[in-house]
Amino acid sequence: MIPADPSLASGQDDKVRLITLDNPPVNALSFAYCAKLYQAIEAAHADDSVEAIVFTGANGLFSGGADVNDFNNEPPAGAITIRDVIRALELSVKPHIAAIDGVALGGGLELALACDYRIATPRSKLGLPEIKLGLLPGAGGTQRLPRLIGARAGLEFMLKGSGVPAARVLELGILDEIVDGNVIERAISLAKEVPPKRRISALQATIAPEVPMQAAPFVVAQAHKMVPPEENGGFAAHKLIDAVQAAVELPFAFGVAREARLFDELVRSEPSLALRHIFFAERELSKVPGLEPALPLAVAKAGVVGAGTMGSGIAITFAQSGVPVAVVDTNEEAVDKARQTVMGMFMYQVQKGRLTQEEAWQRGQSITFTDDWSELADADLVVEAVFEDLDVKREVFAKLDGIVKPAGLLASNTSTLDIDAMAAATKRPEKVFGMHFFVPANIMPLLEIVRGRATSAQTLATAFAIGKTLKKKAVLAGNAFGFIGNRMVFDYVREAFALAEEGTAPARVDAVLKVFGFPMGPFAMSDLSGLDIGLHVQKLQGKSGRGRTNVLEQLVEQKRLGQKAMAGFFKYDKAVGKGREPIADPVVEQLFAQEARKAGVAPRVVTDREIRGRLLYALINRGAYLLEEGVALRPGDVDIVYVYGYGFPPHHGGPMWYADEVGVRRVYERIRDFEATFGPQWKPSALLARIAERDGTLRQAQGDKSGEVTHA
Ligand code: T1G
Repeated sequence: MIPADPSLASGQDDKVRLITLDNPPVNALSFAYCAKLYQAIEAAHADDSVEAIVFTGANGLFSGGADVNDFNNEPPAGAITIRDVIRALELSVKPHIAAIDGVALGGGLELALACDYRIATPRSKLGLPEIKLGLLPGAGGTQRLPRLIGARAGLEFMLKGSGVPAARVLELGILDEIVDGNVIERAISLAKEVPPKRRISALQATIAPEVPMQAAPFVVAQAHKMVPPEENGGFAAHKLIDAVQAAVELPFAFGVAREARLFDELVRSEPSLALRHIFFAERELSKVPGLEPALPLAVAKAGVVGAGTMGSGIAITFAQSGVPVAVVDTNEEAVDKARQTVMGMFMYQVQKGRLTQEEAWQRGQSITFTDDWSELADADLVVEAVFEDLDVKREVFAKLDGIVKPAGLLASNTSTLDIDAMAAATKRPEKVFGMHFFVPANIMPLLEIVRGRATSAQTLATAFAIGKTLKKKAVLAGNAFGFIGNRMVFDYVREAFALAEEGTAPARVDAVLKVFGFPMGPFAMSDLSGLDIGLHVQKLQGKSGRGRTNVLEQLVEQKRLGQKAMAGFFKYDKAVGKGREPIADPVVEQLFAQEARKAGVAPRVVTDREIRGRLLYALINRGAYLLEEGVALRPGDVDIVYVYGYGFPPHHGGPMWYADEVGVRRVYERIRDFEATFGPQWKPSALLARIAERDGTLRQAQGDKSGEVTHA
């Protein structure tokens, strides 16, 4: 067996040198680490007793790729980068074998592609996720992958950007072998045969097996048409296509040079800076300043109270994450309906090939539907998803308190109501918190964890841990009305409504926000969530929620409840977009005009810039208030909420990152103008005013957590 060399965990077995990437936690190939790695590789190349080299990874993976932190600054003079490491492999006459276990991503996979052979364990996942960071593989990946598997397959692999299971990677031709046993031993036995060099760089990239090379220009043109516009989230994708085109048309060295130029353009680009901000902001979420360290409780069994849409979605979320769950409802009919809905959803996933029959059966078996509340007694965590009424929820918490084992945690899926009031209905307030899922709960990635006054550190640690198990972006929110996302959307919708009352058609408002990059505008979003829900929440908000007209009430009275009723702010037609495509409805525009006249609202001709400014700056201003009040911990947390919960375009980084892109001082001045024109609802947050005054940025301000969080 090869003794690990502490310098770089490398060792020697006969004529084979083993080099183990060991840079916890993810073997990131940082400049500093590449310098050490380069030395170890050059030493192996210079050592005549070494005839072949095997690379593997410690810490349960091969490598998570380049260190993304390194991109924020120019490489130090003389820095050794992944490109230098890979060039050393390329120039050596000795064969290199990559023995992969766990993930090999980005530069990690590019290192493996510079090897002559690649073998992996069945659990391994390989990917080039650079596109998710607004980048492209910048260490030869765009030139080697098309040469290995063809330009079309290579481009698909890089545009997809996710880790691909080893079995599929073997099919694609990137891996040479999948090893059930010890992948390092297998690699060493291969290396002992000193197999011939197999430089991918020496291959000629084709388009695809059945596509002639003459078709290259057509295929490239088609590819450019299939990705979003450069200005709307597609900047890196178009550059990636250019790089792959170079792989097909240019000699390797020229292609690598083209790739480097394209990478350097992307690494400085606003979309990439925004996407890298999202990457790190996601990983900050569970770091709560001042929270004493605590071990999370294991959640071996969950419970859900309420078998409605949300309850069923939450149950599916637990089941698909491997957590057995009991769904309880007093209404037997609702229980039966939920059972059918959930089983139907699993079968749909089987039809779509996302689940095998066996997996669907297992997931179905892990959910118990019952009207017997005693099924919850042994649950480690119970989430209530009953009607959005505080008295009803308090009754449920009181009942659960008497049924669920003393160590059990109790959470509410409320989207606006007071967690402290629910906790007060129990004898375990330290175990009560909010778990605000977003519809559909089993698909939407955002989860707001709402902290009550009494919520303990262990409860919060468990909340973040179960959030990770459920594959959610779990964001901590203070216990204030609407928490973070909904509190912001109230202001966003308020401005959309005001514009419609002033005579701007809902279709135009939505179109402007779609051009900015939202998947749908505020009116289509309201139709999707339901106008009846919107009206109910508006009533909960009291005066601050009302527009200047009663258009919303009238639409609800007319049963125009939104997409589910085939009519809301827009109309819907099953023949158009399967009944999900919003169609402008003059009836609604006339209703707005009529009610606005009655309410004495002066019509106003607005520019697209004003529409965009009023909706986006309403988000920014509210986000700044939430930071000031301590409802949100960091600007990055607010960005994650809005990108993952409300479709804010990630290439703009989220509302707070976008405010810095525009310039906080400019945003602040526009908000002051809006305040002068439209009234006190536009009063700027003090935090924004202070940052504007010093011409600073929100990303520097970690929020003023001075505010006592109240459920105002
Ligand atoms: N760079 C820097 N830090 C990283 C990192 C990376 N690539 N990957 C993870 N981390 C940190 C992360 O911030 C966290 O830090 C800790 O590691 C654990 O991460 C030249 C240009 C590898 C699947 O995009 O997908 O190569 O919070 O919580 O759930 O062409 O991390 O502990 O301080 O996510 O076990 C391309 C990104 C880079 C992969 C592990 N590579 N990482 O998941 O842990 S660009 C990626 C991941 C590149 C080349 C190009 C995941 C993971 P902290 P974690 P995890």
